[in-house]
Amino acid sequence: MSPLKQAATAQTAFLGLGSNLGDRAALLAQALARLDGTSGIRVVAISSLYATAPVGVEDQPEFFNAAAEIRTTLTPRELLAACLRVETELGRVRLARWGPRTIDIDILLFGDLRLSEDAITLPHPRMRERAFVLAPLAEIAPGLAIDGKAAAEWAASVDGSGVRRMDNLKIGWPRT
Ligand code: GSY
Repeated sequence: MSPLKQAATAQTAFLGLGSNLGDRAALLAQALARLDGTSGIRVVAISSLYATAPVGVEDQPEFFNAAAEIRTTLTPRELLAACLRVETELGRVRLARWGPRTIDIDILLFGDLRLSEDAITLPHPRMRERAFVLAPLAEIAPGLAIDGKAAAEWAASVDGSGVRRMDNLKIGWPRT
């Protein structure tokens, strides 16, 4: 059956997370804990935190970004709904498309699935040009193939000058 209708077996998916309002590190940790506490989602790897210069609208606070690998039995649409629910629970209000946010959770990759519909495009359409996505993703899955090229190669191909790994600040593991 199509993975759109029923993810009968667990799939590996990768998420990109960002926050630039409130206690950014705590919000990212809470988001991952809530996702891990969701039936059908298990967080298996979490990157370091990265302090990143805002892309798009530049006149807004600095972001903290991270990436996570999950295993999920949800369909992509169910996973998207779970991400949106966690965003809402953590106080995200959608005022401006590219504006500040308490939490943003993007599905970057869902197995090998390619999908293009209104609410969800996979692989994520802008991930290949965003250092704030590629640096944390390449940390947890350097060899992950994205359009025939490894995540680490994609990360090396973009300008990473606005992205700083924070080795002194960790996201706690969700189940601790
Ligand atoms: O698409 C994610 C939201 N976002 C970000 C982000 O997470 N990090 C940085 N550095 N810039 C961003 N611009 C937008 S929109």
